[in-house]
Amino acid sequence: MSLKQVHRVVAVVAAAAMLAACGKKEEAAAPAAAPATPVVKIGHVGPISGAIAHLGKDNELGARMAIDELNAAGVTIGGQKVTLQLLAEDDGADPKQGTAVAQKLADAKVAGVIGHLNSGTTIPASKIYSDAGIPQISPSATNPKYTRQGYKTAFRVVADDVHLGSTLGKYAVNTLKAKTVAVIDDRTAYGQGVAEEFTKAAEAAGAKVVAKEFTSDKATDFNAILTSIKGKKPEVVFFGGMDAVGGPMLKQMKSLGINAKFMGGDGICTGELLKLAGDAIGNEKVFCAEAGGVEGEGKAGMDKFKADFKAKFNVDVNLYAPYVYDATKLMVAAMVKAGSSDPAKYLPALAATDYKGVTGPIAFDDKGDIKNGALTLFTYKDGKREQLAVIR
Ligand code: ABU
Repeated sequence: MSLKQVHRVVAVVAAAAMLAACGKKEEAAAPAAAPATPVVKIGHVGPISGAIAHLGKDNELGARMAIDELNAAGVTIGGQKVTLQLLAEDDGADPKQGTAVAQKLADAKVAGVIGHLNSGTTIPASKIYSDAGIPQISPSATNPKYTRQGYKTAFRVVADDVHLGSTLGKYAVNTLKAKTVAVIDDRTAYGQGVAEEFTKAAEAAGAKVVAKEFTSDKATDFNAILTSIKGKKPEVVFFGGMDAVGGPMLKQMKSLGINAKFMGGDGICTGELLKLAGDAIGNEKVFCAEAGGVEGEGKAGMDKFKADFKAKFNVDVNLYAPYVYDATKLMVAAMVKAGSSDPAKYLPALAATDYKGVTGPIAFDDKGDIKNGALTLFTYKDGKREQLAVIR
């Protein structure tokens, strides 16, 4: 007989003895099982496979950290203790896979979704979540269209590509003093959008766009477009795309002897770019912007988050893990405040959130965008990503 069976026999005998002592004739009932804690399911989606899996994993770990902390501290919603369960899905940065996993999460009746990472997956998935009434917070998709479709369920905790592209365009001209720029994009919703905003701002500030080229988010050979660009002698090359393409592109620029500064949005502004570009990263050659940021008193909280993240997962934050962490915690805070994890009931509390996170204060405007969102300019110097300025 197993130890468990022995315990059960002892419990039944004890219960029977107790009933006998009370003079009752009923048979002893089996000991009542403890009531199960209700589970609240929260979805997370990012590319866990493919060229930017390192960024998808970074995001997913941010969600994991928030859920683990919340469960350890205990979460009570509407007077009832609950267990949070993370349903993590992989969209491979592919729009079709993105809508498939969005439908899977809707069918699983998640209370909310954190994601997706890419604009190209977040935008089509947002219709599925909106139709199902499921609140969605993207921690990293920056294409403005996401929050401009009129969906009450769509929220974003970072600045958008209008803010990113226009700031970088002005920086290229006013600070880097570029008079000529070349622009390349990867034909994704994000890459094209941020490149267009950069172009508008750089031209408005007085620069001439001497070349416009495009590639794809899966390309590895840029020889033809870079050779064409080299002939136009731009002072800045702007790339709208992700680090997995930007890194090899930088290497090929170096091989071709293109000495222009290299700029990009948040998609290239990662820790991983150092590995992907190798020594082509240079010193103050690459300039980029993260679509958020903290300064002053907020820096200590962010530094602590990064140290805790490293201690827990043995990897450094790559880019948007802190934003995912905040998005997850503020979604749960809205459920607690509303006293319900029913999306229809906690959605108004989410829309009215006034949350102080490790990434700074988060409140949403009437479109679901972060109010007064920051962005942070970075360069790469001495083998490190170095902060230049936080801009609002
Ligand atoms: N914001 C850069 C990466 C994600 C995206 O918007 O596609």
